[in-house]
Amino acid sequence: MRLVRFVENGLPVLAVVTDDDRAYRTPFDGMQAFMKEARLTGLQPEALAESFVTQERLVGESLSSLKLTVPVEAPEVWAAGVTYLRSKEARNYEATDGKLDRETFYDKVYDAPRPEIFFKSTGARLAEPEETLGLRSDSSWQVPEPELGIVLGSDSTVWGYTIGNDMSCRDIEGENPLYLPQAKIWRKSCSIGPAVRLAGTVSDPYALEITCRIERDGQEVFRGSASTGQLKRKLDELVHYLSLDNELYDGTVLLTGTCIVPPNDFTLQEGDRIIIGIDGIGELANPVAPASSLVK
Ligand code: DO4
Ligand code: MG
Repeated sequence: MRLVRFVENGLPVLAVVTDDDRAYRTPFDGMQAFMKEARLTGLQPEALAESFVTQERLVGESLSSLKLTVPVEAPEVWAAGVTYLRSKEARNYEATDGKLDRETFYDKVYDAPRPEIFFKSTGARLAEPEETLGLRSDSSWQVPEPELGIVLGSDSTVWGYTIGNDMSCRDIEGENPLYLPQAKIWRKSCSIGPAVRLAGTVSDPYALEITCRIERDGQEVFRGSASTGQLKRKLDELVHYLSLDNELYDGTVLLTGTCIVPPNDFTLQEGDRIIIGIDGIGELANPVAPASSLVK
């Protein structure tokens, strides 16, 4: 059972999507209203979602023809880093100019009790499915980071899972870790979607396959896959550190780190198309273009 938001007559509508890809409209414009209703009625999120699966609420158009927007208007998106061995290796490569000749703070954080957690995006900055992501003009080494995203309530409960793309500039981060916010945040450097899978319908969040494909001029130039089973930390642990003495808002998204890294000589180019898939959630696809071309 998934939730999506589609745009109809210029307005967002939250819909429940069943495993046969049929969409059923809810009376809500977003996930926060859905959360409030579940609390008011005392219904489990899955039961509330199920209550909208009726013939009268069936959306006529197929899921693929709906104009999907972000499935949750996340007030904030946070991200954990170096949560997979593959990410630690890639970060070490950047930080040592490819020499891998010394221990780094990435080695330390990988093993430390406290995970790396950083601020990634506000809701207004997010890109929706199919929206163009930006490329920084001052980086020549840019990659997507395909990640499982946890959708949280203000009390830190896990409502569901989505897909996130934590776009990154490997050269800027490798030059100096203090540049991390610049390596991670610029115009349209994060997308989420296309759906939120309700937590109660995920039997094992540590057994999800994540895939990433990058297409260029109609050809596939990168393909990678990983499993959330390779995650070094527990999801609860990441949520715990994010929430510690911190205020969370309904719909906050926590990205859980990447385990898919394109080869070291790969960088994204204008016109590339990134497609990230996670079992049971769907595929999040975004083209890329210079960030400067995306000024509204
Ligand atoms: O340490 C920097 C960030 C790493 C990251 O974003 C990741 O591992 O996904
Ligand atoms: Mg990341």
